[in-house]
Amino acid sequence: MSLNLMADINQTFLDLQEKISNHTAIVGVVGLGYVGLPFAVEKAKVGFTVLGIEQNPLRAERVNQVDNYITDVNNEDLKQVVKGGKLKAFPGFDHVPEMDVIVICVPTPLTKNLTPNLNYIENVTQKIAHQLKPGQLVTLESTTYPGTTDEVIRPMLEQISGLKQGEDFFLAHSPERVDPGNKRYTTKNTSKVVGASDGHSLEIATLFYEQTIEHVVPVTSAKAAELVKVFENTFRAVNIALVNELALLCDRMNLNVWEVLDAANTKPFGIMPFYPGPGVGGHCIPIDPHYLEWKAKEFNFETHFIALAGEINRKMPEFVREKARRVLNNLGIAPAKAKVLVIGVAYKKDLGDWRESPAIAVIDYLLEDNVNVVYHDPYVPEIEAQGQMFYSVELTDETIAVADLVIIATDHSQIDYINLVEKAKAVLDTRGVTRLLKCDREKVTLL
Ligand code: SAJ
Repeated sequence: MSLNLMADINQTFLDLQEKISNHTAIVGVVGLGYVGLPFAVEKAKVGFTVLGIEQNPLRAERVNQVDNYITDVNNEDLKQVVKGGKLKAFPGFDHVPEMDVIVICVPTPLTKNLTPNLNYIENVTQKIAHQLKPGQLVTLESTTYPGTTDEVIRPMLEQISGLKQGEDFFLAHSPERVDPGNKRYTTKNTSKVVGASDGHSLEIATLFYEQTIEHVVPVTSAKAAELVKVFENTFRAVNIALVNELALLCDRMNLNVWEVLDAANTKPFGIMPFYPGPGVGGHCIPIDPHYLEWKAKEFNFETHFIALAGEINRKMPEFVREKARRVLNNLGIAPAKAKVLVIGVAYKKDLGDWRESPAIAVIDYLLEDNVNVVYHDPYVPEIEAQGQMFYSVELTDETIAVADLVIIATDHSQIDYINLVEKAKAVLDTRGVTRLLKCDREKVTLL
């Protein structure tokens, strides 16, 4: 490499380093969802000017009007950065040339065949590539298979822009680690892994993340960083499947899986609490491990744990249907004659996200059995199931008492479960939330 070129690289690198260190860098965040918006606010709070790119124009406008739609974002923080001119959202990519750092936080869903769907990533990468400038840092936060950054994003950026990674622009992967609804661990105090396939990119990306995150963990490649995140979610999917399988076995053995798990978790070391449930929802745990499963096949490698975990976790909504049928049968009520009240439709407690929620799968099964279903969820005013719209009913003693069976599908903290059991004819508790309460145990069937 010629000395001039080396000098140019150094100057490009030094200029960006300076702007990141003194927070004068302009930061672009592509995708203002549950990952992107909290990230954008954190960067704006320390003085960076943040330009959000949000494909949904209504969401972009809501950001600019300080109409917060992400529960993990503090309304006052959002107001402060927007009114202070530090955060502005746009529906398009026109401002990419002004940006020094571009952070990609778009969804990575699955196709119907459980294979990776990189459409969002490819679409935004193409738009960025057409306007990429020397001296810019691009980082990918979306959870994806090892190789996406180096084998999909890098070639698109280099071929379309004619620029070279590590010399003209910098590229890294830093997987998001947002636990939606977690009040203790936020974007700021959750350690963050950063990986890149060249030294300059790794150094500059690490510096960037260190500006707002207390502990940054560099790894030697983008692939390693991608694999770290997919492993984290595979770890959860497999352990959740393990306790779900235990629940299925305990049902056969007529044992109480909650008693077994609560006792096992008294061991002070070598175990970690996971609990059975109606299935696994959200846009991470049921999805991300299959990105690794798909990539592993390229190496002629079968990731059996991932496949089996997915199979067991997807079986749980049908198991709830079967248990509900048994309870109704014991009451002498045919499903087609039954009134069922489902408590909670969000994919996990104390939030309103019902995407991929197992509770929706349970409701679908109940509707297939011609059950008369209503639901109550304080966080979710309406849902669609089997092509029908359903609206959350008010939770009153009457709506509880009129049901032949109450199914607890999501264990929101604010529900009065003691009163629920007292007023109900029968309860199917798929979350074990009533197991330690002083209530009429005769009425309650645990998963
Ligand atoms: N679930 C169980 N049993 C359990 C734990 C969870 O049935 O013992 C169910 C939940 O009800 C939910 C699903 O699994 O339907 C996923 O729950 P989750 O909390 O594991 O997943 P997310 O998607 O809300 O958040 C996770 C993060 N969670 C934690 O680390 C606790 C983490 O895996 C990722 O940082 C994040 O997804 C992400 O974005 O990848």
